[in-house]
Amino acid sequence: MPHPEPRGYSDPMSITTTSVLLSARDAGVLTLTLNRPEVLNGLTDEVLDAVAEGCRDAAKDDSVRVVVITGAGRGFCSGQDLRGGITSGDADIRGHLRDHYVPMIKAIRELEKPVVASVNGVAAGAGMSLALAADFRIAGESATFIQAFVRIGLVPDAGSSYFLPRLVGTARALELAMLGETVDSAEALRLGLVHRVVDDAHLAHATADFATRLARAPRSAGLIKRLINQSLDNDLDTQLEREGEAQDIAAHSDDFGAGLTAFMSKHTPEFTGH
Ligand code: LHQ
Repeated sequence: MPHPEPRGYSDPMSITTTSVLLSARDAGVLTLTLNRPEVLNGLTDEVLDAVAEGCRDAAKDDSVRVVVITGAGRGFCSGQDLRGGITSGDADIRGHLRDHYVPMIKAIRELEKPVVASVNGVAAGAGMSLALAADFRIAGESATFIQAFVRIGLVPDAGSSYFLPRLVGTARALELAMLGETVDSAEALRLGLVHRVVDDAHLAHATADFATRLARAPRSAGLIKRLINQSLDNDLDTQLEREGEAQDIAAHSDDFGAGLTAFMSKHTPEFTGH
């Protein structure tokens, strides 16, 4: 099953589509495609704000069960658009991060639905941060990952310094961030940076397959995302409390009812995400 062609939306709960961010919906899966292929999908404020808005819209839209983020052309995302007026000694780089990068990263993390990065090419700098903020990364064979910040004298931002040590450990995180070397897809898989590597030609199909499976998950999937994301910042007592709170919500969901009924009658449950 190939990815649907990205297209605009005119339905009542419309999801942001701009020329720099395409959106397409298919069977509960919302695909957001970064669309500046001529610069390997370098990030501008417009792109960052559109991704954030797309995720916030997805949170409110019951018909969206999974969000996929990918890139048009041969790149996934080359990070900050370096031709967009960023200069050395930029007075308000901190404000720029706070106003545009932070909302995007938080919108992805706070969305209580799975987010899949379908990494179709290079993910560099904040483009790598974007991939790391997703819950799952499926990479095409030609995908590469570069902590490019150090190559231009900057530090990891947009969450890379948070996600990277959690995914690969501090020793590897330091190496990747300080050397800024290119990590190919096989190495990314070995390091645990990505969940799957597939032939480039099969990336769209493999992503659709994976996302469609996630789209059938119960309401508890979003709560699982919440719990796992909280866990490394909490001690055991706190986390046991958080589990109790989340289980209380899950146990009151329609999907738990459906799951129990299906178990008793020896059928496969059909979850609605409620
Ligand atoms: C680009 C870019 C790009 C513009 C390729 N911008 N045009 C920083 C500052 C401020 C605030 C917030 O946070 C950040 C965080 C960051 O993200 S810092 C890191 C920014 N990104 C980079 O440093 C990566 C820059 N790009 C590269 O190193 C290479 O392009 C990579 C390794 C990504 C890909 O290399 P190639 O496959 O050899 O492609 P290419 O270099 O030929 O790029 C193709 C075109 O895209 C080219 O334009 P041209 O007109 O010559 O065809 C590039 O200039 C353009 N491009 N990245 N970030």
